[in-house]
Amino acid sequence: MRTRTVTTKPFKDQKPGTSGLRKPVTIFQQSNYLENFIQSIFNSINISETSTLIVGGDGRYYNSQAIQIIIKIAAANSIKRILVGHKGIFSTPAISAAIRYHKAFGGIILSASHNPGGVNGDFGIKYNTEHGGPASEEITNNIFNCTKTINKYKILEAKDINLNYLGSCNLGTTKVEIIDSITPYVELMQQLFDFGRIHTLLASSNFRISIDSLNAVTGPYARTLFETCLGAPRGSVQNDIPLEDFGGKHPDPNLIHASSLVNNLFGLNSPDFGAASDGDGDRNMILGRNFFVTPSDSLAILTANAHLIPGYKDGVKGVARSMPTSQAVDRVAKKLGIECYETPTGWKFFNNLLNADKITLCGEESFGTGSNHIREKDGLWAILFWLNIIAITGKSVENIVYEHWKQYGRNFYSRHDYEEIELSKANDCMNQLRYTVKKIREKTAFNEYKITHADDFSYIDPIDKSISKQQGVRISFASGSRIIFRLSGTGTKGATFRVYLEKYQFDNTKIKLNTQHVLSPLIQLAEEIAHIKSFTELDKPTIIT
Ligand code: VG1
Ligand code: CO
Repeated sequence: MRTRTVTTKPFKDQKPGTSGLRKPVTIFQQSNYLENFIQSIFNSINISETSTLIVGGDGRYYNSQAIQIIIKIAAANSIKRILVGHKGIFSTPAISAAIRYHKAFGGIILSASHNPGGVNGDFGIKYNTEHGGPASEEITNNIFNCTKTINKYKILEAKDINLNYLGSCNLGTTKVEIIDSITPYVELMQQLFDFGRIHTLLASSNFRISIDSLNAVTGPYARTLFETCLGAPRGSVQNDIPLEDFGGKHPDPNLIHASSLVNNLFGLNSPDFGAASDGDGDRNMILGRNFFVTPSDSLAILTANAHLIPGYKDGVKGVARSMPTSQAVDRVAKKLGIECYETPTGWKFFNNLLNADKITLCGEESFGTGSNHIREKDGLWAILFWLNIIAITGKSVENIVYEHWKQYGRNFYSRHDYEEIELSKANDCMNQLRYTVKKIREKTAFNEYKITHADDFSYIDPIDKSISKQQGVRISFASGSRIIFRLSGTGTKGATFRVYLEKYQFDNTKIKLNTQHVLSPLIQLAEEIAHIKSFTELDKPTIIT
């Protein structure tokens, strides 16, 4: 087998966003586009003699083609061992677990996560490092710098590898193994949760679940977990075959995109528990019968109940949430007497805290929750955590949440997204907000709201002291309310402007009110501060979660 060195030219747009490089499939299909990025990853790291790399993706269109290219470039770059998921399938959390288990130097995840797939959809690449988590900002910047100057890449001239059979083969001096990506992940879950108790719950006719994999990667994992291992009746897991275009749907587990699950849970004779996960399996949405759990509340409730779960029975060392995530978990941390860290948006910011053993659980408002078992958020893990709590307490989802609110108060919370707006207008809006926030800081109140804090969030990592600036404009009020503005770093069409709204309510007689109604004064205030309608040219948000 011959290694070919191919001359190439840099592409200017290979800067990764919140979570990897995401572009329309057609961009990735340009000659040398994928190759440049992969070679840039290898150029930016030291590859040792015994190096192992994990490769796999969420099964979206271009997954298999990209894997073949990556294997051949990796082999040409002297990587000794490459472990690829059977049929190219590997969920993001399962790759994180595999990197740690096999002591790999890293993993390449092919996914644009919750973005739609298919010929006209999106594709993406995430690079995770040896602890199993997304590469730090420093490494990501190094990769980006390499993409700006790259002039050649190396690729092995070899036939494609059949990904459909488990087994191994040699590509030059590289050993390629096609591995079962599901069993080790299921075994990891068995170490953390009480499968016996959950089995008793799911096998009983009194408790029905509905798990929607949205035609994405978690299908085979969820079927094995819930139906094969935990005794749920066949059909409890729906849309369980990963499709290249996710069946034309948006694989995003929220009230809008997982609408058939939502209709099922809010219908007549609905199941007791519903859940969905996203394209690459790291997000989760939790539903009870006629009941939606916000991801921010979910993090708080998991933290408050962690002692009930075998894997966390010794307690939670600390917790972390992304800055826009509601402060519900802060109240639990205070009661438990543990630290609560506030990080910028994106899982990579949790990794130093996890590696230093400062935190056990962490989460984001964007339907992401996880723990120190891996270094990614983990959709199925969150679902199992909830089922384990239900199996032990015997309470419904709704009652678990109400009891939590009664004890801690409720953080009414919502995110309003304005999608596909003009990039220049979105940037103008953020620039204006940065100016406004300085002015607001000089005031003590805005309308009748007393301001306690206003800034453009800048984060100093407590472990390595690295600084991440301009992470979102935030305004906090004396009542515990907050308004946060930031631009998405994962969209691929124009810009997405996000407004995060939060209001705290301790009065038990008011905790069942409608969220949008409770937040309406803050929604108005956000408009007054940011002039959203005029900048976005939209009358209302495109998505409310
Ligand atoms: C979004 C979410 C963020 C999440 C990121 C990746 O980023 O807000 O919380 O970490 O997606 O999730 P942004 O920059 O668009 O707000 V995933 O499931 O795409 O890996
Ligand atoms: Co995802």
